Amino acid sequence: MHFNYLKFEKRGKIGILTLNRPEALNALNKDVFKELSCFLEDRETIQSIRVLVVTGEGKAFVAGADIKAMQEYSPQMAYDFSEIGKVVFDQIANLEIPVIAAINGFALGGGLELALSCDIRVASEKARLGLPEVNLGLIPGFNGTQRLPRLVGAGNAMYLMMLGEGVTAAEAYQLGVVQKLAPPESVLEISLELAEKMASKSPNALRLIKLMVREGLELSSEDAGKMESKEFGRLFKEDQKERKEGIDAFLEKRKPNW
Ligand code: CO8
Repeated sequence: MHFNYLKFEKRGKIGILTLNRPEALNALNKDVFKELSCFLEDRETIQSIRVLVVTGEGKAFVAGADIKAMQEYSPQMAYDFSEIGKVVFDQIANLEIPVIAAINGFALGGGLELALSCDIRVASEKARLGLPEVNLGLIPGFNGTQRLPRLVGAGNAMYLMMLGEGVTAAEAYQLGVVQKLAPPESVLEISLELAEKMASKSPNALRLIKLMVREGLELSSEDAGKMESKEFGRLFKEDQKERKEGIDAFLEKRKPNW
């Protein structure tokens, strides 16, 4: 598949997806979203990898939605653009494999919202992260007002959104936005190390962990607990080969072969 704004590379069981529009700091426009959606719908590629790492070309991860493109938007166009972004970011959040955002530089506005749709975030110590929409008379429009408080709590989310100044990677780490910091030259390498470790785990368990956490956040804790018990029970069905292999391997003192 040929892309103008994306690059994709496979390293063993890991896929590396690079946003590749460095002249505009990888800003998101409709064409970028179209390509992202095409990539995410390519089942053959997704099924051939166990973990996806998303990063940006050049000095930014993604510096937000394309501000130039938004200048002439009508209310309907703005609504549609917001919906397009949400659909694509939900595609990422709903992938059955873990997705790691390797934040190599600026992750601002829609760029941070993209990172928030990933499962974990590794950031360069030099990266700056934030939701600066308030400076443009805007609000986050790709579900950032919803994903961020679910990740870091309402107070921290309001702090980031209402000040709109952005924070250093170290502050983002303290707030819980970022799970791991890396020297600027090693962001991808450290993300790939984490990806390798995840790729050695049970793919079915990874899929279920993701599903339980994401769906559980939308349910009452009672219903979420019931959902977990149901899935836990289901893992002990006869046809659940990965559970059988995992427990057998432990008892036989060998590595599991998934
Ligand atoms: N959109 C379009 N172009 C951009 C963007 C952007 N978000 N960010 C940077 N660029 C372009 C610049 O215009 C510049 O292009 P040119 O060379 O043609 O002038 C090029 O990228 C390089 O940028 P700078 O020269 O500004 O680089 P600096 O290193 O000096 O500054 C910054 C880097 C601080 C990241 C700066 O570029 C900046 O502040 N960018 C904008 C950040 C921002 O406000 N992002 C939020 C955008 S709003 C948003 O994301 C809303 C999402 C919800 C949308 C809902 C749907 C309607």
